[in-house]
Amino acid sequence: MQIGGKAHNPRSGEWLGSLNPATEEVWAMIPRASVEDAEVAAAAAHEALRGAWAKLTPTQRGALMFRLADLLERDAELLAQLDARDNGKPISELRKQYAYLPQHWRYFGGLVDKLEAQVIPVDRNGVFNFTRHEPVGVVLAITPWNSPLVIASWKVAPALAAGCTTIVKPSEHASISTLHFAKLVAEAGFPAGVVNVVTGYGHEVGEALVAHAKVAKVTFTGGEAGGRAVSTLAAKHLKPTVMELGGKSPVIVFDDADLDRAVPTVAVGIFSSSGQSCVAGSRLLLQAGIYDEFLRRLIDRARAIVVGDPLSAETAMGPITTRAQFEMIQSHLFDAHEQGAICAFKGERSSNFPSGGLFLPPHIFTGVTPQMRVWREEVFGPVLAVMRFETEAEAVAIANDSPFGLAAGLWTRDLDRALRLHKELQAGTVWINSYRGVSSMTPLGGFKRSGFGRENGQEAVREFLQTKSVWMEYQ
Ligand code: TXE
Repeated sequence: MQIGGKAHNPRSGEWLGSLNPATEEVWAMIPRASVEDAEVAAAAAHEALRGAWAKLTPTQRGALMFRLADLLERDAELLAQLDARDNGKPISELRKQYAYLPQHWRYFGGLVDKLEAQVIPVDRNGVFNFTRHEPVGVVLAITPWNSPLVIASWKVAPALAAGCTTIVKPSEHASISTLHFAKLVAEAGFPAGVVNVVTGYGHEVGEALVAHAKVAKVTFTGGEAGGRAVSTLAAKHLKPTVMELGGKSPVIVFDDADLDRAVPTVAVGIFSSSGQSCVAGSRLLLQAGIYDEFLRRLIDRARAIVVGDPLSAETAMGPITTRAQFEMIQSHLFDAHEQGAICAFKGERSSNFPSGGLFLPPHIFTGVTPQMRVWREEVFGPVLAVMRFETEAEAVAIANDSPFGLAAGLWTRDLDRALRLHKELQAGTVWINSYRGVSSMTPLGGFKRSGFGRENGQEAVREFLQTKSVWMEYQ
């Protein structure tokens, strides 16, 4: 681990095996941090907050973030290779993610010295009032396994831009790229303690950090159960949180949609990362007029997906990252059949599909009703549920009938309809005639049970600032 600018072994002396999901073999060991390590990390982050990090000017802090961006660019291929082994995401997708990541750091590095405050003409004579934006303090970033370093960067870059110091607790299932990132932070020359990386279990070191008095705010991405545990514990300590908890995002395709664009985008929206994506478009609503043609073309598209070795450039879908997730998806498939859904398509092993590993091909279910589990719950796997609709009002009602609200997709050539409907859809992101676009520059986050707070964009920096109002009286 990296704590206080130094390599740090777990005080317990215990290590955990990290599995390569394509083989289910241990390919790396990660430290199993305990309460004692949490203590050291919190102290290091707290010391840097008022010390070395605060002494740098905003421009100097931004320059360090630019330097880190350069190092991420230099090591992009290595990071892609690490994640492909650690979480099984296809190398083609990882290369794109890591090609973009330096830009993310440059975006937030560029914001550091542009956080202007206000002078407020309060309604009193002889008063000069102004605001200051100050860092909230030490930020704990708890991250999942599906895009470990990208999601860590969504949290750490805006927190650093705000002047906070950070502790990252990556998923025990995919910590390796974040551990490499910690080395790059040191190489970039960040003062000790500004970014600390602590690995291990959520219920051990994770909870110790959430509860720690020196941690001021927690930003979490993960599942609902983990999110609930973290926000409950944080609430007990009156600590604010940002929560990104996944979704069950609807994609609505109207009869007038451009199917040449919609079909491949819908397929990517659900099947990339083997469906292990918070914004996966997992509920497809097709208008009656295009239902049959769309489904036929989508199945052709899904049939062409190469499921296999994540390190092969042709692979579009790698394995499921964890055995627990693999079994969870199997239980969804079982229930979908039990509850009467029709499996309209099930993919097959591709030629480079290895024999072992946690591989699951794409599935498309029709004959789905709104009560079915496959329609209501997040599967977090390559499973698409499809429903037919007739009218616009019906589509919106079905789309919004979900406890989640992370994202939604809308396919239509009717501009009036697009302008009408984007307001109706209860989701933090609405993609019109597109899907899955994410940028450092625009906010991402959930409505309803998909979470609260925002990542990315200038809003992400505001999550880590607190406003001070300063009054001066003069005569
Ligand atoms: O995530 P967890 P899991 C969903 C997906 C999946 C489910 C569970 O539906 O089936 O989550 O996946 C840390 N105190 N998503 O179990 O447990 C944990 O160590 C402190 C959606 O892998 O939520 C890890 O670092 N920390 C998602 C992080 O939380 C705790 C991405 C996430 O792990 C903790 C991944 C605790 N009590 C899965 N419990 C998305 N939103 O994109 C867990 N952690």
